[in-house]
Amino acid sequence: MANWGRISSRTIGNHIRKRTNQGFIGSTVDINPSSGSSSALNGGRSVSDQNRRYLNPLPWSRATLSWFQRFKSTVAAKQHDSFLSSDSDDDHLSLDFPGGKVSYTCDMNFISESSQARVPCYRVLDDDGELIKDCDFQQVSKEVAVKMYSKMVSLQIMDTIFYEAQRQGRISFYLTSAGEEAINIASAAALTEQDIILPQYREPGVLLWRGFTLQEFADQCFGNKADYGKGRQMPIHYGSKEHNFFTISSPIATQLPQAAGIAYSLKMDNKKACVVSYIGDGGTSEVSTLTISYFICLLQFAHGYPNCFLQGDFHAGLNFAAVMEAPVIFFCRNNGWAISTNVSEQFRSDGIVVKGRAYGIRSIRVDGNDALAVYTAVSAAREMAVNEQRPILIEALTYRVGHHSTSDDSTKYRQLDEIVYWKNARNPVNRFRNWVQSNGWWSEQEETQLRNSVRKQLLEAIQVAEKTEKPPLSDMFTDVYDYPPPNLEEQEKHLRETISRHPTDYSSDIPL
Ligand SMILES: Cc1ncc(C[n+]2csc(CCOP(=O)(O)OP(=O)(O)O)c2C)c(N)n1
Ligand SMILES: [Mg+2]
Repeated sequence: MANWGRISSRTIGNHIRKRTNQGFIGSTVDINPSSGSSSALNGGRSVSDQNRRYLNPLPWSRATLSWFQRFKSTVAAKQHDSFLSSDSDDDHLSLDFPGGKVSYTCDMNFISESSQARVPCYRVLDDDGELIKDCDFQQVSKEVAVKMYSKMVSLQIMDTIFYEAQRQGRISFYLTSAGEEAINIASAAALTEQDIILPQYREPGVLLWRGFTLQEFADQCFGNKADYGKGRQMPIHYGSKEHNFFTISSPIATQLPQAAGIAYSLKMDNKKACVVSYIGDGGTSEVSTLTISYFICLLQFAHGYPNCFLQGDFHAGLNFAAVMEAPVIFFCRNNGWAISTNVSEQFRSDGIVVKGRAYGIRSIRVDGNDALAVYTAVSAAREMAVNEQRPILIEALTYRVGHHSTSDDSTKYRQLDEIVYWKNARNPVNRFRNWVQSNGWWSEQEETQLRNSVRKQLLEAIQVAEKTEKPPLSDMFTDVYDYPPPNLEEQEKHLRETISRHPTDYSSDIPL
């Protein structure tokens, strides 16, 4: 297993601070090239030529630049926040208040909306997959590294083939994880099987890592009898009791308060495990700016279901977890987009990482396209969550390379060269492969063998899944109540009557 002797988890806060003062962040990515020579990241000190290369890896095309400029909606304040840190022991000059002493001041200062320096982004590998000198990271063995790379490739192939299957009309829907393979696999690799996963929907790689088979993925997408959800959900709504992976549910962010609750139950049972809940950037701003959900809520309210009024679950989840000191990792994939809504239209803060502090949660920003950085950050976060019984927030900066789903055409709202840039220059799979290969752990021949074998296995799995019988119609009405209530019985009767009146309008392969 990997060698992790570097950071005693309690001191990680100090550790990060210490490294920052030494210019550690000079080796991280300033994702905002217009911040010039990186002064935003290194407090105005000059950076070495080598680090400058990391900070400004490419000449920017206009479209790409405009995308980065949208990140500039994080407005840096002109005023300094130094007054925040002043404290006094003199009782006349301070107010004793729950949480500690609050010093008085005669200066009327509003806290600035955002600090001048953006929170740096932790990374270990540069864009070419070379280890950055003097970077702290958790070493991984050859065995783990090769498994991580193989699973990243399997995920890519799964995405390509299922996407094609949807285009051929064989499955009704699909959604790829393209561009987020490192987040999927490296975060899963850093956890144990006992850790409980509450996913959003763009994390099938976690299940893949845990041993969910290609056949199981195919059975779910084809909604056949072998699907654990009995064909009642859309494709990609995977779930596995065996792998401690809660079934994906479409309403975004609902998994966060649940994650806090499950983590609290782990705490009460003295379990040496944590909960990991994934969320997208859109999940963090759900309801407040995602107007569609606002209308869903209004609709639900109008129909007399105020209990469905799901609002701001990100905030409820984080606050609960912080107050209850629950062992949960909130892993936010900030991929720049919530369908067609750019992050600048979702929030004005410096991304998601800064929100952790508002709730009293230790947080880190990490390069989501650097598998080693994600692995290291999640390992450290897990150690802190389990040993110190506390929540941790991780914001991984990445990019959704594919369309939101097969129901979307992202070229309608974003520039093609922005997509191409992330797909090629910042590709997480190629980057990790370069590192694995540079260790002498991978060859061209193994690459060809792996790709052929996964492709073959998946095509076979799809053939089997397609031929497997569908679940019977009666399954639609089971598993919620011990005894079906009259309204459900009535609905089943009505459905059967409709099918018998219009048999050609219904699939003939569903046993009645
Ligand atoms: C509560 C709720 N509101 C709105 C939607 C519609 N919806 C589905 S996916 C999505 C975008 C989510 O974006 P993000 O969380 O960033 O995840 P990504 O797709 O980028 O991985 C929205 C708004 C929903 N499913 N649930
Ligand atoms: Mg997103």
